[in-house]
Amino acid sequence: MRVRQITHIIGLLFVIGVISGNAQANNLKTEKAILTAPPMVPPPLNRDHSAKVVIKLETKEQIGALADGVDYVFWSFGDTVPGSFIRVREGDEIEFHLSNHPSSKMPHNIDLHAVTGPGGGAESSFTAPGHTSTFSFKALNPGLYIYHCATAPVGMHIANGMYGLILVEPEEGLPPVDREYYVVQGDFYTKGEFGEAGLQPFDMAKAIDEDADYVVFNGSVGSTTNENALTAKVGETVRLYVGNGGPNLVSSFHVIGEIFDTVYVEGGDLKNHNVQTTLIPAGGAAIVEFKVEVPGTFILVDHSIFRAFNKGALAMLKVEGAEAEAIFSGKQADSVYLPEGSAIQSLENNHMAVTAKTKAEQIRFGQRVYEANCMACHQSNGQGIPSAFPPLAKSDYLIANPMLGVDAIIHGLSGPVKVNDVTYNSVMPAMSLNDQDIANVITFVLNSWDNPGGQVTANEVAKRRK
Ligand code: HEC
Ligand SMILES: [Cu+2]
Repeated sequence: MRVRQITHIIGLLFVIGVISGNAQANNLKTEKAILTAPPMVPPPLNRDHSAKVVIKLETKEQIGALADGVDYVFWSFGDTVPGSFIRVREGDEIEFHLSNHPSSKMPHNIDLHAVTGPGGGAESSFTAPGHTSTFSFKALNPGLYIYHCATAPVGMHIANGMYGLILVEPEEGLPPVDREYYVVQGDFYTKGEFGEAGLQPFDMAKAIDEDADYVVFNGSVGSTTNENALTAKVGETVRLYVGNGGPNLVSSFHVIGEIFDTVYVEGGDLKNHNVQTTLIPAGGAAIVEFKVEVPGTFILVDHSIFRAFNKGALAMLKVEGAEAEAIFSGKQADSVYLPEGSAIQSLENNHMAVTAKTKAEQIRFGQRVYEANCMACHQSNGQGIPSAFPPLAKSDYLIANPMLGVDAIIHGLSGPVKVNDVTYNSVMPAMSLNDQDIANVITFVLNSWDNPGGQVTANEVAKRRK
């Protein structure tokens, strides 16, 4: 190999290393690596000897879906995000060929965290569009490793999807399991906000601020849900190879409704057991194993939970098989729970037994009642909170009949309520306020935030109470 001949001239120590490497290489059988697209994993190697493994991987830039209706120009290894899963064995000598598709606009390279050597191979694999680079390395340390592009600007190449996993099996192999899957988390930064349709360009400023619009498993929102979910059968053992490409965020990886029997912490030798959530650093990985004992849909999440439900970090494992009611019963009963004789609880209040003589005084005292009792839910300007607490500012419900507001305070309010054409279906607790306080707070509301005015007296509240 030409590159090796050059290094022969450079230094004696290196020469010895390379010669011994070559001598060994001569005895090794050569094989071509099986590469798989996520969520699949190549089969176990089941070898008892080292081999020379030839890996051919291509970098490509192409448009794909980041979410329903949202397109993105992904940069990838092997056509997928994450890139192809690579599986080798401790002691293997890997001959790596990185090709950059002629249609690429950028040069790319690869830094494999499984490499012992400068840049993890980055300099040696720097490849212009339409070229192929070759370099070799020996897999000295077993474990699960991230690989990624390290061409400047590095963050941008990673943010565009240039990462994947390489497993270096220990010499003795990993214990057999029934299912193996490949899942990698990544964060994405787009000009538009989450879900904004169309082709979304990369947003460098958001990436620098670590203000992710998307946090996803396997390259897109919903990549591994519903009909694309991972699958298993009751009684099987499942091993997930989980990586985190970043570029920025650390993953709190969790499977809802499962406990990891074993976690290979950070993808290394250390095995932890009975783990709920494992941390996966950006540029890191973990192997998690668990047996599925009951059927159902198990949700993989980043337990930094807004990422799961608002940014896409959610995948599914569907387990089929017979119910195991001794382990999990499912819902056994749904009975009404009425600790105080009513589904509506009442809130104790701070009484302010003040008598107001004028409407202006009522408004003034009413404001205090509001701040102490209503503001936490209905907000400081009566604007409410969408889909949780209806507004009291310009509420057509209240304005049409202020006595309904009195009722809500005395009895609480639950079930569908329509305010300004929006239906709320929640629960407002009953408040134990005296008649004067109720009259004051409703009067305050009626005369605040551009509401049309009006007045409710303590007498009217007393009558209403009856
Ligand atoms: C714990 C939260 C909470 C507090 C505290 C609370 N409310 Fe409500 N309120 C609600 C919810 C929720 C609804 C809607 C109930 C439903 O969906 O059936 C509501 C409905 C209302 C409505 C009818 C709908 C509308 O927007 O006009 C009025 C009037 C009202 N509240 C006034 C008050 C006043 C006055 C106070 C203080 C004395 C108060 N609320 C305290 C949660 C709260
Ligand atoms: Cu790149």
